[in-house]
Amino acid sequence: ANLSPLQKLRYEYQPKLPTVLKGDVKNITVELGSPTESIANQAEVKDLFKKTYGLPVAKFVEGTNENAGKVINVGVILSGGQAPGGHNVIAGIYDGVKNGNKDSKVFGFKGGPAGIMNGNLVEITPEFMDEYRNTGGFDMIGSGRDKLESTEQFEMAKATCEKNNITSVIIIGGDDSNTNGAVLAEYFAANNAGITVVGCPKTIDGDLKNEHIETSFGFDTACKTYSELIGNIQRDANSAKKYWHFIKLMGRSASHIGLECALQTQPNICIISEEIEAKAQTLDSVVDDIVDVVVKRSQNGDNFGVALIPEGLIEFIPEMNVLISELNNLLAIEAESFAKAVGFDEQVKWIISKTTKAASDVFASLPKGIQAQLLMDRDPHGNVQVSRIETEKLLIEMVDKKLNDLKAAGKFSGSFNGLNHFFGYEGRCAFPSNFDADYCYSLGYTAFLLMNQGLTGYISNVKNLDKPATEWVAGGVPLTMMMNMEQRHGHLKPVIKKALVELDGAPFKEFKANRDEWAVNTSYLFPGAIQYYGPSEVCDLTTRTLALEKK
Ligand code: FBP
Repeated sequence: ANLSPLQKLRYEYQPKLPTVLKGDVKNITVELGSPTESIANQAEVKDLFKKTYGLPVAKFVEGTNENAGKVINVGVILSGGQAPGGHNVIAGIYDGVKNGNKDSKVFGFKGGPAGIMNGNLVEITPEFMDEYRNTGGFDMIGSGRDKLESTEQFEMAKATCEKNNITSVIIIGGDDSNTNGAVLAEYFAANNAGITVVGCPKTIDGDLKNEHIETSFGFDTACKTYSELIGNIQRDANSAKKYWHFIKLMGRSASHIGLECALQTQPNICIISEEIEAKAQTLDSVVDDIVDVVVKRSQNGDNFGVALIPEGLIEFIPEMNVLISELNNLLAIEAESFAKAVGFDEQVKWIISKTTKAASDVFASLPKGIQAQLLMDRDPHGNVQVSRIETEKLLIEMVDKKLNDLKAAGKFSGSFNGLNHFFGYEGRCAFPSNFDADYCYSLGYTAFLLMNQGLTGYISNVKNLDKPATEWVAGGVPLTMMMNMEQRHGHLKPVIKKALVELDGAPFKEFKANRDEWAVNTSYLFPGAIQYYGPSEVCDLTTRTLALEKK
C-alpha cells in the first residue's frame, strides 16, 4: 500500500493507558460520587434536563464489573473541525468494546452528525480499524458541521439506531456538539429509547475545558505543529534580518493556541484577544502597540520580528464588534437598497451613510481590501465571516502606514517589510503526538466503560494529564454539570460554557511576565518537529498551558 515509513511505524505504536484501564474489563468497576449541579442557572438547567440533571461524577477503579460481558452496539460520530487523535478515540472505543465482548459491534456514522440522521454508516472491522491507528485526520469516517438539535432530527437518529440495533452513541466533538449530545441524551431518556449518549472532548482550539476537563484533544498536536513552523520562521527572520512576519493562528474565538505557541516559541509579539477586549482597546491602539515594538527593535538595528495574531481578534476589538453587528443587521434588513449601490465606491458610501458615526468612522479607517471582505464574504445566514478576514494583512498595512508617518516626522529611521502567514489547516490532521495518541485512546476506552455501565449524558474524562499516563485518572462528568444558560439567536439556551483565556490564569501570567523582554530582545525558542520516538523528555511533553495550569 501507499504508506510512508512513519505511518508504517506508527501502526505499531501501542498507546499508553492509565493503569486501572489496562486489566481485564471484568476487573474495572465504576465509583459514583454525590449528585452534581450545573455551573450556573441550576433551576433552569434542571427543568430542561429532567432525566439527566444532577448525575454523579463517575470514576473507574479496580473491582468486579458485573456488566463486563454485556453485548453493546455502538455508533460513533466525528463532529466539526478535524483534530489530531480522532482516530485513536475510535480505536480506544473499538478495543474496549471488543475486549468486553467479541460479539459487540462498533459502527461509524459517515460525514458527521448527518450520518446518524440519514442512516449512513459503516461497521468497523478489525482491518478497517488497523488502517487508521495513530494516524491524524478524520478521513476514516469523515466529519461534518451539521447540527443534531431538533426533535425531528433526534427522531431520525433514533430510527437509524433502532434499525441497526445500536444502543449507544458517542459524539466526538466540541462544546456545541457536546451540548447537543446532552440534549439528545435527555431526549432518548425521556422517551425511553433505550439508547445512551456519551461525548468526548475534541477541538484544536482548546476552549472545551473546565474544572474537570483538563484539555481537549488535538490542542497538543496542533500547537506543536504551529510552534515548529513559528520556530523555523523565527530562525529565518533572525538569519535574513529583513522581514517582519505576521502569523495568524487558528482557534476561532479563544486565543489559547496563540498563547500556547507564544510560550513554546517566545516571539516578539503575541496578541491575546481576551486582553484586548478587557482593556477595550481600539484597532488603532492595537496597531500602536505593534508599532512601538517595531520602532524599539529597529533602534537596536533589528528590522525584523515575528508577531502572532489570533484568528478571532477582530471580534474582540469592541469597535469592530459594533461595526460587524451593524453590518450584519443592515445588510440583512436593507439588502434591496444595498443591491442598488453599484460598484465598490458606491457601496462604501452607502455603508458610511447608513451606519452610526462610531461604526462608519471605523469602517472608513480600514484598508480597501478589508472593507471589501466585510461586504463580500458572508455566511449562509448573511453574517460577516470573521475568520475569513485577513487580520494579519490588515495589521501589516496599518503598521506600515503609521511607520511611514513616523518616518516622515523623523521618528523612525528603520525599515519595515511585513510578510503574512496563516497557520490553521496544517495543524489539524498531523499524526497525533504521543500525548494526543495516548490521551485519545484513553478517552475512547473510557467512553466504552461509561457505556458498559449504562451511563448516559456524560463526557469521557481523563485527568492528571501532567503526570505519566499510568497515573491518569479515568471517569465521566455529567454534561449538565458543565452547563449554563446563554443567549443564542435571541433565545436563552442551555450550553456548555466555552473557556476563553483567563487573564488571571497561570499561562497568561507567565506570558505577561516575559513578553516585554521577548519583544525587544531576540529570545526565540526553536521547538522543532514533534518527536514520536526517542527520549521521553521530548516525546511525552505536554503543552506549556497544561503544565502551568496544573502547577
Ligand atoms: P471545531 O471547533 O469544530 O473543533 O473547529 C475548530 C476550527 O479549526 C477553528 O479553529 C476554525 O475557526 C474552524 O474550525 C474552521 O472551520 P472550517 O473547517 O469549517 O473551515
